[in-house]
Order: sequence, then C-alpha cells, then structure tokens
Amino acid sequence: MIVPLQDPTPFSPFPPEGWRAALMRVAEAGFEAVELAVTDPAEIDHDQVAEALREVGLRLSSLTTGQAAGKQGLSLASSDDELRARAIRRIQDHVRLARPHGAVVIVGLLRGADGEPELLMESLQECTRFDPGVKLALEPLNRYESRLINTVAEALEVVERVGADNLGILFDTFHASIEERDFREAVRAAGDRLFHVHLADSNRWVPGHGHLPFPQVVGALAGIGYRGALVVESLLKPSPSALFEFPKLATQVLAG
Ligand code: LER
Ligand code: MN
Repeated sequence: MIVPLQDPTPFSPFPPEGWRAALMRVAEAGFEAVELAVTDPAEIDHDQVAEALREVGLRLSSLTTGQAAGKQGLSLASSDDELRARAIRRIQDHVRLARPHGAVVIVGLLRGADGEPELLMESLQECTRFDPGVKLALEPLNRYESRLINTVAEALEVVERVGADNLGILFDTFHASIEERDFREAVRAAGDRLFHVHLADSNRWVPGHGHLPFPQVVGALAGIGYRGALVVESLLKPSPSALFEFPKLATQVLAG
C-alpha cells in the first residue's frame, strides 16, 4: 500500500498531513511493508520517518518519485539541462532516504513522458553510480503515460546499456496488461533484474476487482525466485475499503 508524505496521490486514501496515522492503519490492515510517495526527500525528517515505521512495525519497501515530475516538471530525459540536473539530484536524495531501509527507489514518471533516450541513459548512469548499494527500479509505463520504455523488453535494453548492477525493473501489472504480450514471458525475461512489483487489476482497481490472471503472474514470480515486495498501487475502487481488505483476501486473489 502507498502512503504519501507531501502531496496527495490517487493511489492512496490518505492525506499527506496524516501520514503517521496512515502508517498505523496500513499495519493494522495486515500489510507488512509500505511504499512512500515522496516529492522531495530533502524537505522531510528522515529520522522521524524511520522512527514512525519502527513504531508500527512496517518495512519500507520502496519510494515512489513521480510526484516530482507531475508537480515540478523534473525529468531525467529532459533536454533542459537544469530540469535534468534537478531530476538527478532528486533521485540522489531519494537514494539517501532509501538506503538505511534497504528500500528500492522507483524510476517511473520522473524519467519523463517524453524526452531524449540518450539523455535518460546518461542520467541513469549518474543516478546508479551515486550509491551502488541502493537499487533503482525502472518502471515500464503504458503508452498513454510515457513514450519512453513501455515494455519489460525495452527496460531491459536500457538496463543493459547503463550497465549497473543496481539498476533493475519494476513490473506493474496494470501497465503490463496494456503493453505486454504475455505476463509470464515478461516476468521470465526480467528474471533476476526484477527489483519491485506493483499490483493493480485490469481497470486499475484493487486486485481481484478486474480480470487480470494474478495466479499466472504470481506463478511466474515464484518461477524466477522473486523475493521482493508486492505493493498494491490501485485506484480506490471499487471502494477505499477494498484496499484495506486486500491483505485478508490476498492468498485467494493471488494464488487462485
Ligand atoms: C507509477 O508507479 C505508475 O504506475 C504510474 O502509472 C503513476 O501514474
Ligand atoms: Mn506503478
């Protein structure tokens, strides 16, 4: 589940100002880990975040970074040097926040909806070099959100060209349902480069309320020995309560 710390997101029922109480509710619902949506890590108290997570017993699986694209126009593929440099520094700030938790830093919309693939490559090289001990997960996004990297195969090409061990892939079932030929094929292709997973159904509703074959996806994840987190990144549909009920139904929805 996702908790925003600074700006609201359509993927979370929580307002940013209530983030501490939100963590408690996430833990009470039965989730083991949480993804934090952080626009600018330099503006938050890292120790306070660590302490709040400890208090409720949640692991920090991941940081999502895309709000800095939507709100501030930052982009790792921008031909505007200033915006690109700020996007790189922003990822580095996320890496600092992620490090003590072993959390994955997501490169989703911060790569830009459009832009220069070569510049993106250079930016990723710089981001991965900053701290090789922190994993960055490049997320294939569907064609309506970005022109850059829509499939696992395209993401793998970038990962290979960047050539850093700490760059891998985020597999989001919603984007995959639009762009991939076959879930199993895509997961197998990602293999040990799969660093993170987002779950949402075909309509981007809570898993189990659309028509994606989750047992097929989970079978493929087991097949490659995936040990990372499964984070629900869905709209609050059919209702916010469906999101809170997910941990209780997870086995049924995911294993079939
Ligand atoms: C981010 O993880 C994502 O999946 C994007 O579609 C958010 O808009
Ligand atoms: Mn996603």
